[in-house]
Amino acid sequence: MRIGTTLTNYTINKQKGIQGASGTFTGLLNDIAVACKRIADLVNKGDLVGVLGAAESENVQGEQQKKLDVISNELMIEALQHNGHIAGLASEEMDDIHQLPDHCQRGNYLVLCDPLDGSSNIDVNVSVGTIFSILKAPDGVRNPTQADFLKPGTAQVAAGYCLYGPATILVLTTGDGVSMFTLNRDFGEFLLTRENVRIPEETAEFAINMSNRRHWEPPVERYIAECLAGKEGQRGKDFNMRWVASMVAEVHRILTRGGIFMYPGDAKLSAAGKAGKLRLMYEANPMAMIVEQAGGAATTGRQRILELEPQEIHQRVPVILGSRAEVERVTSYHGE
Ligand code: AHM
Ligand code: MG
Repeated sequence: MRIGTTLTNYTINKQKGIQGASGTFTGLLNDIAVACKRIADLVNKGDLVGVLGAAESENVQGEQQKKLDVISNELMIEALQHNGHIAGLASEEMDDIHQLPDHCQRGNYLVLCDPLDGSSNIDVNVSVGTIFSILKAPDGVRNPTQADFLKPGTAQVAAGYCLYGPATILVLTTGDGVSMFTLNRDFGEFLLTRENVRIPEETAEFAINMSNRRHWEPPVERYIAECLAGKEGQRGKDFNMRWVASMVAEVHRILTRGGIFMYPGDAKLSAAGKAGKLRLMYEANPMAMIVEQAGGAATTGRQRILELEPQEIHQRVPVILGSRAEVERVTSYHGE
């Protein structure tokens, strides 16, 4: 499609020719874009509008919420619930499914989101983002239950994220490649800036929180040790390392210049009863769909993320994603 076309034009054109397309999906993406623009506006203004700092609450996972976590969640609800495009919404920041008020018309999609990922970065003015995953709702459902949301990642009809960095960039896949849209703040539209994004295959850059090294499992330790050994080691090349602590920024870097991102399970997490840090439904599944659509791979080390059968809406999983050959290498170490 023509570079510079608006997100709305892009989705309208994509839907053309799809049998039975009613415009609901275009409307839904527009709702999400509206929420992202409003979040971007607050992230940009920061202290000027008093949105930085902690809220006086914890989320269901016992994590201290930031004011902007809570506000972003409200902005997602506000943008999505009134327009008849969704039947329900699940979010990292809410204990249970958000049920639409009775008077709201229902639509045929379900949305799962992490309204503001990487929120430990908000107060220090480093990139954060919104991640979303879109599923088909069961026909005619008015008040969906968790079971309606617990579908494997392969069932996603679309996934994306919006990165609030120096530029605000919305990245989208509807299952036929990955496109990027940059927000033109002057007139408030997301404009297509890159299409058919492909993750470079050759890479020498890894991202992992090295402070957890003493807790890692042997396959992860082995892979990173090989990277650190550099030119002199068996990989025969020097690796660079990055850790932004914002998964959205990390995935965006990988889409742009390749690399591997890992938040593996480890002994410390499992002692706390957690299989990983990142959430399957709000983070791992949508990012895995985007990465695979850009030619990369995403596994837990043992299984393709998109094929996991979810057990629980806030479930956590180990995540290894990025350039295909690197992900396959670490995954193969888990099998040995
Ligand atoms: P959040 O959703 O509570 O912000 O947590 C998810 C974030 C990811 O964006 C990032 O990859 C990871 O947590 C960083 O974790 P750590 O602080 O352990 O390095
Ligand atoms: Mg979050």
